[in-house]
Amino acid sequence: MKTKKSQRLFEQAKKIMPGGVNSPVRAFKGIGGNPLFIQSAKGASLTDVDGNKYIDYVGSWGPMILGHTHPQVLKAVQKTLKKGSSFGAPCELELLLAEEVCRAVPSIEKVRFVNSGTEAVMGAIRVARGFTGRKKIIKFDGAYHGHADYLLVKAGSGATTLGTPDSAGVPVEFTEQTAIAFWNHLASVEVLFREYPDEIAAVILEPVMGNMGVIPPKKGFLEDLISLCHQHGALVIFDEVMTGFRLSYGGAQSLYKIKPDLTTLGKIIGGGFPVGAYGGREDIMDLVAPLGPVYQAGTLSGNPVAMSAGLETLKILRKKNPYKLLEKTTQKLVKGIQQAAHSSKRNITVNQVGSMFTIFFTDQAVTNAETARQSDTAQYAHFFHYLLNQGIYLAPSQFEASFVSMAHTEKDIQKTIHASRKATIF
Ligand code: KE4
Repeated sequence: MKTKKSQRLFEQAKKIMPGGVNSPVRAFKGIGGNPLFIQSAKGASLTDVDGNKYIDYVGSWGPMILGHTHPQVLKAVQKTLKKGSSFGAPCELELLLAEEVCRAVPSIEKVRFVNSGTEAVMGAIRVARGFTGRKKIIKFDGAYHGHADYLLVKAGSGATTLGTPDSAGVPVEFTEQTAIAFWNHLASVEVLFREYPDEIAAVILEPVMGNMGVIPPKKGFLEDLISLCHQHGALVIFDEVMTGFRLSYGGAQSLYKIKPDLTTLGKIIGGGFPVGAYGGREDIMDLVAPLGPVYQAGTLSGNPVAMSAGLETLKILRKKNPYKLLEKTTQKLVKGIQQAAHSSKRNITVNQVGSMFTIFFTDQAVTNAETARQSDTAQYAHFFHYLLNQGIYLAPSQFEASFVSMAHTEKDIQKTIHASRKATIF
């Protein structure tokens, strides 16, 4: 692939934007090389500024489940835009999207829109602390919930030591109320409830981990976790920014038939525009200003253009209900890649839930962050770049999810499997 223009733009970008990007994972640090500057996208295809085309399995990190530039979404956005882009006042589109979300996700009785997944998580944690009057939160090692200071935390030395900052600029005082548990290991949560009785406001989790690569919950883990939290008076926050409307129309919680107290959403509900949301039990959400004492606000929250993109996207998902087909297509892709690796005696573990998948270069099961970290990231990087040169764009990091959209065709899947056969011979 000739990528001269991408490289030129990247050199210029690095002079005036830190790392040349507006979000770190885009910089290809996890797999080496220079990021591509994308000129346009359509369906399951990306075109870079040098005119190279790629089958896109990143989908803007999840939002583009319909595929890029879906005509109905475009039409809805153009129609809304003609009436104005932002009012800073209530508009009917907010109400319509709120009704769509509350209808889709049974545990959400009331919802508040914000502009990103990070803001949604901040709102959910603040209202959980306001509702319980408690300070501490528990998150899981390897989970990512956006970049709020108190969530940029790495596990302390002991099982009950509180988190330490995982980023410069985060004072240790800001992470002292955050404890770390380990995915699929209920005892690591129990020990924290024993160590900090009546202090834990909430446990926040990705019900299917996507930010260490895809790592599903073990059977019964989510149910046991919810009952453990409720035994100790703590709330359960499902961070479904990635899994919401991705794994089923009601997200992971509907797929697993369980109910958290609060849910955060993002990505798909914006249809490619900046939208996040948090919502849940009415008795909790009624604490949010202006109704209650928990303050949270945003200039562009509920922006009509973003609402129209999200609303049209969810309507299409509700009508088409593509989830079984998305899962089947992804299973075919995963099976083909596994057979390719097997025939070249390459050890890989592929975790897949619905249309989310990750190819781990390891021969062991990946059931938590620790086993994920034992993957051979150099092999993943080689695999990534081989496929990229064949016009296939996977997640540029071993520790991210890749996604199949409604726009991926049988031809795309077969081309990816074929390329994987060659990519795993190295
Ligand atoms: P944003 O603030 O990036 O909209 O959402 C943060 C967030 C919260 N919760 C979950 C489960 C998430 O996956 C995310 C963001 N996901 C990353 C990809 N792993 C977004 C990509 C990026 O950081 O550029």
